[in-house]
Amino acid sequence: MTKNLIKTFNSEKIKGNKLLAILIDPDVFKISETNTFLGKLPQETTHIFVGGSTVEIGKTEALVSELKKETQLPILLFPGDETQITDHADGLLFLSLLSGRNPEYLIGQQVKAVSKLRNSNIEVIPTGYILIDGGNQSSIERVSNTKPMLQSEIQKIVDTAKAGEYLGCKLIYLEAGSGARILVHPKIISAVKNEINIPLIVGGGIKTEKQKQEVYQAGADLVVMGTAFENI
Ligand code: 1GP
Repeated sequence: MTKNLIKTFNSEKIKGNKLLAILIDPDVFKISETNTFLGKLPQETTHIFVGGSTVEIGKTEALVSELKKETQLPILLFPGDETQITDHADGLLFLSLLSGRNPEYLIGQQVKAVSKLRNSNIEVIPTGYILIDGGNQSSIERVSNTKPMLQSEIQKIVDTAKAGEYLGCKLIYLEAGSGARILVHPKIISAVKNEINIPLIVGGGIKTEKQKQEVYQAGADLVVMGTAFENI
């Protein structure tokens, strides 16, 4: 039951339509409040992302199953590790942490995921994941044991994103980390946008409408917001 998610990302990018994903962390989300939560999401929400740096086994599948009952929005897994993979979701951001040099998050977790994916209908979307310094230590930095790229290293970030595209990634995700104090700078977003020909996702620390619009204007095709919706 594939929704051809990457096709939609590409066609919306071409049309210049901006996308909004709300990120839910199964470890903190109350499943009993799913319906109320969905009712409060902004009208312009186009996707739900589900994932967290560390999530108790079974919680992701339970949440995704509940979400599937309550919404037509596509549900994409945004997993911190392979234990969060469930084929109840529509798609999987098959992340490789290109900013880091820890083989476990570049290819190790991906190999471990294969046994869960080979007989599944979930749409697997290769995604180059680039962690950028958001001014405070992110849980991704802690869990992956990698350093974020500095905001001043614009050319290196651009080259990393382009290398991801050359490797076959269908999406690039610039991540400042959940709850980042400093957003990915618009200059970085624009520079990456100008270099790559695939859709660009940006997330981490985006809370207000103004910030969201600035990130779109800089060149993001899809904005991810998590923390801002945690207590709505
Ligand atoms: C984190 O990019 C996402 O992986 C979202 O971050 O929780 O700060 O919105 P926030």
